[in-house]
Amino acid sequence: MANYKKFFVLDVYRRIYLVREFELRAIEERRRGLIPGFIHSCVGEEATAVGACLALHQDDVITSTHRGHGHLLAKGGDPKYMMAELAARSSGYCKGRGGSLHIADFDLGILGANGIVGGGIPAAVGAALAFSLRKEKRVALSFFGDGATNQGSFHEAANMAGLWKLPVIFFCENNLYGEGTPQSKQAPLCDLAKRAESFCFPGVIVDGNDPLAVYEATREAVERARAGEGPTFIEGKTYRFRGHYEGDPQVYRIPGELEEWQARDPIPTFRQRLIEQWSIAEDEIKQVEDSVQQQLNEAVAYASSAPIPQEEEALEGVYADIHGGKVF
Ligand SMILES: Cc1ncc(C[n+]2csc(CCOP(=O)(O)OP(=O)(O)O)c2C)c(N)n1
Ligand SMILES: [Mg+2]
Repeated sequence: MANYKKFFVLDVYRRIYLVREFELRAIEERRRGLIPGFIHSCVGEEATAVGACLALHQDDVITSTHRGHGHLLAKGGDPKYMMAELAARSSGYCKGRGGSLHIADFDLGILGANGIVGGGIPAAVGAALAFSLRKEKRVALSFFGDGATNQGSFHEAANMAGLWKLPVIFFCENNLYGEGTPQSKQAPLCDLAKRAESFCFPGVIVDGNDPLAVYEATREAVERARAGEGPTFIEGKTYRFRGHYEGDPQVYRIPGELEEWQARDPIPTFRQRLIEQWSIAEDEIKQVEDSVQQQLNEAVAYASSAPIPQEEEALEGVYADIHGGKVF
């Protein structure tokens, strides 16, 4: 492990803490009625989102999933506009039209969260093809779950990316479940990184609860992609602590499994490392936590007072203006 500076690791902690607390706040605000619809939280999986996005530049792009809040925040998404979008308000990222599952911001390289399992993967390969044809040194990274690797969209996109050595990273967050189905009952292999071999690019396994391990693996993949050496598949082994969606009765969990993973919770584990490995004082960590809480208070206040879209605006922003529209 590289010798990281104190300000860097404190910033990594700020990012994973922000994702965790954003999720908890969104869950609370849904309970209180500010947020309509479903929430698929990424509590427990913060380190994959943050570690991977830290290795990207602003003009690199990501595609996300139904469990995407962490990816979007990690790529620079503003909690204010995220919270407003979740609350279906006009000043949200997608004018309140998309909600939790469909947040995008091309300026930040966020090509979109996605309600279709495996739907973001071909889109990322398409972006990588565009970079390659335009001879730009940019990279596309697609986040997806273990369940998505059983979709045709993954296999078709990975085949094309392997064949044409496109600058794309396939980042699989293996949280051991697709909805209520354990990974062992959805695929004939445990280590999904092995799937990369059939497309002739490297597949690496990383501790998905360690943001620095994820960062290092992704940085290597980014270097390969920028050097024209083609795709990498990264499998981050992790676990979701809450239900598939808020309200999921979670009858499928193996007894004791949740507790085992909670003992390796990325947030307190990394917090403890700050103290032991980098001698960071408790006070300094607390300051970071307080500033995140403040940011989230502002985000909730912003979303609560943001305007609700009016009926007559229903079709605004729905159809693309291909001439005046933005190109990522
Ligand atoms: C094409 C498609 N099939 C099924 C669904 C229903 N569905 C939503 S999430 C999900 C499980 C996805 O599992 P995984 O890819 O492992 O992601 P995770 O939820 O574990 O993050 C399913 C089957 C869907 N949204 N899209
Ligand atoms: Mg899964």
